[in-house]
Amino acid sequence: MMGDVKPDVCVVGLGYIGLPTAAIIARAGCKVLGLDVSQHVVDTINRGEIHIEEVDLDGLVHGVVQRGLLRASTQIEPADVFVIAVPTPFAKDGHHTPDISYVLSAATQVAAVLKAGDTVILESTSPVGTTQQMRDLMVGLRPDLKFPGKTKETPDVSIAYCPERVLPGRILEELTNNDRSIGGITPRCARKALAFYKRFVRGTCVTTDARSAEMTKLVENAYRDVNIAFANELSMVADKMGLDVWEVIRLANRHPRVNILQPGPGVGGHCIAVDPWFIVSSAPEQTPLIRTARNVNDGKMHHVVKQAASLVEANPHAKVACLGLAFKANIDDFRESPARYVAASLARQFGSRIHVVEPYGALPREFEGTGAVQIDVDTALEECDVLIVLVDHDVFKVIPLAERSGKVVYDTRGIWPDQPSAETASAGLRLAS
Ligand code: SAJ
Repeated sequence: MMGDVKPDVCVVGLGYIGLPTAAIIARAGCKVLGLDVSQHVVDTINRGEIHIEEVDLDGLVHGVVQRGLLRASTQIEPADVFVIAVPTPFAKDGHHTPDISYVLSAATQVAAVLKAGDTVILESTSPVGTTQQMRDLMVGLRPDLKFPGKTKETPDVSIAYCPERVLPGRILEELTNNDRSIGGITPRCARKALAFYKRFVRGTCVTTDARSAEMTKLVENAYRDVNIAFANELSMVADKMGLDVWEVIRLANRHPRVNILQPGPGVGGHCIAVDPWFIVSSAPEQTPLIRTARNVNDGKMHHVVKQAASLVEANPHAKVACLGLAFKANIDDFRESPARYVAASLARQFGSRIHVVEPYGALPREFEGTGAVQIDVDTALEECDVLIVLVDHDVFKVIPLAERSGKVVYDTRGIWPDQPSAETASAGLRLAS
């Protein structure tokens, strides 16, 4: 029983969510074993170092490893609480169906060391029903234990779903302060998981059932995707009509009940561009809006490639700088990044005319052999006549007008509202006069 005794915790998966979660639980004083399939990840963490970039994570991990509270391994060991934070990518069927095999394989490992009194919590974004599926798998593997929802007696173990909600770049802060939805297979399971989260979460923890909690996570990201799609659709309408979309959104947002998000080169990252499909795949006929939003946001990426390419073609002697590759501002994460897609497409089309500025990392592999090169922001401002803004990194935002004037600018993020527009410039295509 947990009581006041700090539980030993095992966090399965030491990625962008698992590692910060493991570190925060360790900071709360629990002994944490982090499990990962990669020996490199395990060795890095055991040296007190980290394999991902996240604000303040290095110091935190270093501290808890030094104090002996966090340890990593490729081999599972018994614990009191298991937190599963492994990826749930698309299956390779081309139909955007979720692949929960990593979750099931984590559950298989956990089942091997599970004992009466333990709690198993799934945090990975998962299609509705996954927590129950995980339970059913463990029932088969451990007939000696009584599982929630499968026995009339008091179950031996508790199983719950509790999705993370953190924003990359603010993970540690949001892990601690955001509210959490905790869905138990039974109310008793939810209460057990609640007692665990209260050890390190300052936000409000709300209990519900596992299926509702699974759906809540998907709904949150689909909500954001639909709203960004609205902004992106407006930007394409504005391009067609010769309007400045940023101006229109700024004005519309003065209405007390209107709050339009920002258009960009598309939606990236491994959450918002992925999770809405989990809802679509569970209810294909009931989700025309969610599906369309996904297609609009993906379509925006292709629209930006076309617009940028015509700008490059219209300035045949100009050197071109693509500003940014990350999927959003001020992070080093290039996964599913529309900026990366646009810059790589231009590199393939225009080769050595394309220069990439990305202070947060090196050129990914797809740029090899294209002739495109990476330069720093100062060189870009000195040497390039065409600037294509793909990411709203702070370092780009602060470039003063004096350093941009005279240049042809395609600002897909609206970071330079003071850039003078040419008479014929369409939304986003701001040409210095
Ligand atoms: N974006 C826009 N316009 C906007 C806002 C975002 O184009 O107005 C783009 C970003 O540039 C980026 C993409 O959308 O390419 C996603 O960025 P984001 O900041 O909206 O979200 P993520 O993917 O970093 O994190 C999301 C968050 N979910 C919600 O805000 C509902 C986060 O809270 C989740 O924990 C995370 O997904 C996750 O792991 O699911």
